[in-house]
Amino acid sequence: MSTNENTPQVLPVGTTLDRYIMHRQYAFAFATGELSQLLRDIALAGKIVHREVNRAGLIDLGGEAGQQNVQGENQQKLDVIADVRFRRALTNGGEVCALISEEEEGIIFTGNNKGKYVIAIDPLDGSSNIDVNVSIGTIFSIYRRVTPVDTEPTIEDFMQGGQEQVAAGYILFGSSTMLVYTTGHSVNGFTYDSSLGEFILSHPNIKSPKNGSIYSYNDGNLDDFSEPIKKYLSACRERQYSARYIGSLVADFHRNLLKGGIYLYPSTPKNPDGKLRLLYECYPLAFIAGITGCLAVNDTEAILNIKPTSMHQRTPFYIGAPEMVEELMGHF
Ligand code: AFP
Repeated sequence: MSTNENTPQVLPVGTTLDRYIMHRQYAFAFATGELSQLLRDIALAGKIVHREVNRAGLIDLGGEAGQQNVQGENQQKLDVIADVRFRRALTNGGEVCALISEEEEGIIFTGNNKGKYVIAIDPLDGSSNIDVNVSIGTIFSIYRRVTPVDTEPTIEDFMQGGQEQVAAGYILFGSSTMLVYTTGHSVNGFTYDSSLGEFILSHPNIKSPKNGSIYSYNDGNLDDFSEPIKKYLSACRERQYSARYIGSLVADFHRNLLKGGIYLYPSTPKNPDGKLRLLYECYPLAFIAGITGCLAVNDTEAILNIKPTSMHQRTPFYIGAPEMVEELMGHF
């Protein structure tokens, strides 16, 4: 391990993602470049999905694809397209031996059994927002496989737990497209410049405010929340905090991360385990959260400490500025 591995980022705003990835790779004496290649593959798929999202209204890519995903939700055409794009880029890149995706029931084998990494991905989250031109996003989580290289990967590779992530990130398709990711040292945001076809470092070393005054949840579910959650939300209202809820986790999380806020998706009788998926929604954002100074918990423990038991498992999810999450936890 080189001495500068943990030093703060020194590259200036305006650095391209490629240059940034290369710079980080050189900071690790024994880095092989495989994770770097994988991150480039994700960025490439992100650019392609950016293109599809931006012309969705023009070429009839909105609307439902006429089938349901593993969660029993109607798939949008863009959901399916994003799933295919990421799968293809990660398969062609060669570093990933298997994926799990929100859109598929089982493990997706890439055939690259020499690949050292597996990925859990939600290719296009917040898909009910596609047709109305509202922000959506991709969320991903990367692990180093635990099964031997050159064998077929198994479920064990995905059941390592959130603490074992080697990298995680999201791509926000919003008023601009941004890739935010971490390999565990700092969280950095890159804004896509479509005229150059490059992600450019725009938000170096993101840190969350310690406190905030934004709270984000689906108010239509309020009557179904537990008393502690209701009490916390009523305290937010008494202080006249701003309620902001897009219904795209990536967008709600990103806004709260930069401005200071809390996102809540509690359990309800309809969704007794919550709605959000542990492996490809909650773990990656919790990993990013921890590095930026945010907290991410369910009703009983830190998200990263939850032991995974199945690929598509769900959990209640509270994530945001540390003092806000601590106050919420004080009500449990
Ligand atoms: P969709 O992808 O089905 O739109 O779900 C989005 C999501 O997983 C997350 O991004 C939102 O924050 C949350 O669900 C919204 O759920 P509600 O519509 O129940 O508020």
